[in-house]
Amino acid sequence: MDKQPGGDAAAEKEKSVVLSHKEDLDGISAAALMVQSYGCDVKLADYEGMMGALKHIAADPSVKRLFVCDLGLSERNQDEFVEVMGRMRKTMPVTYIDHHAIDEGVAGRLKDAGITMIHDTLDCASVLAYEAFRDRLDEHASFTAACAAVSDYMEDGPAASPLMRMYDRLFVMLNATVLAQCVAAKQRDKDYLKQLVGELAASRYAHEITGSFETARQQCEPVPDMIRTVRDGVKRLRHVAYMDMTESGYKRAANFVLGLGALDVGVSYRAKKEHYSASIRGTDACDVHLGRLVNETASALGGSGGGHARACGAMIPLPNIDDFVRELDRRVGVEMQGGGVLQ
Ligand SMILES: [Mn+2]
Repeated sequence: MDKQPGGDAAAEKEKSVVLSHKEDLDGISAAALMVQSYGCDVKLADYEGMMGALKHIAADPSVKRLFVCDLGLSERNQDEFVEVMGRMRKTMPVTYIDHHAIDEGVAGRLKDAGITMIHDTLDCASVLAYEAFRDRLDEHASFTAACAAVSDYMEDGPAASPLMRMYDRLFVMLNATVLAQCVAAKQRDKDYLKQLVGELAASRYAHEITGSFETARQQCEPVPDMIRTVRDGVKRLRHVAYMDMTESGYKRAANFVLGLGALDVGVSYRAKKEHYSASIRGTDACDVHLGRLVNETASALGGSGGGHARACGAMIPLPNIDDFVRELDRRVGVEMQGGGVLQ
C-alpha cells in the first residue's frame, strides 16, 4: 500500500506499527486512525491470531513504536500479553487502546511496565483513539469514529454521543452498516481489509469506496434463509436460546438467535477444528455482564472467552458445548435473581 497521508515527518522516520482487531469495523477504524495519526504500518489479527501476530512484531527490529487496538484479553493470553508488551516497552513506546473488560491486576501490571493505557469500557476503541489523538487527526476522523461506535453498539458512550450529534444519524448508520458488512464479507481477504484501513485513513465515506455497497448487498442475500433456519431450529432453556450454526455466518446469527429465541440471551456457535466458536448476545433487559460470565464459564470448561456486557464471544472445546450452554443458562438465572450489576 502507498504511504498514507497524515503521518508527520518525525513519525515517519521511525517505523510505527498498529496491531488491531480485524473482525469488526471498530478494529479496522482504530487501525485507520493510527495510520492517519502516526503513519503506522498495519497488522490485523483475530483473537486466535493476536498473540502470534504480537510476537511476530516483537521480533522485528525495525519497529520503533507500537499501538495495540481493540483486542481484549482473556485468562488464556493475558499473562503472555503482559510479558511480551512489557519486553517491547523496554525499547520503544507501547500503547494499548481497548474497551473490553480487563482484569484489574493485569491492567496494573501493564501500567507498571510503562505501557500507555487508553482503556475505558464505556466507549469503543476507535472513539478512544480519536479522543487521545484528535490533534493529529483530520476532521473526518470524528465521522470514522462515530461509525465504529455504531457498529460496536456503543454510540451512546460518553465520548461517542457528541460525535453522533455532529452528523446526520441515519447517514452515520448507513456508513457504519455498509462498512461493517464489508468487513464481515472480507474476513478471509487480508489485502482488502488493509486497503479498507487505507481508504478510511484517507477520510473516505462508504459510498466513495468502490464496490462497498455491492459487497454489503451480497451480504444481505443469505439473511432471509438464516432467519427461517433460526426460527425453525432455535432451542430454548430458561434464559438462553441457542443454536448450532455450523454452516457459515454464525456471528450474524447470534442476533437472530437472541431476537427470534425471545429469551434473555442468545448463543450461536460453529464447529471449528478443535473447538466451537460461540457468539453470545444479551437483551437490554438482561442486567448481567455476559462478558465476565462467559469468561468464567468458558475458562472452567477448558475454553476461553469474554467481551462486553451484552455482546461477547467464546471458544469452547468440542465435547463441552452443551455443558457451556447449560452452565451459562444456570449462571444467568442466578445473577438475574440476585440483581446482577453491570460493570
Ligand atoms: Mn471494539
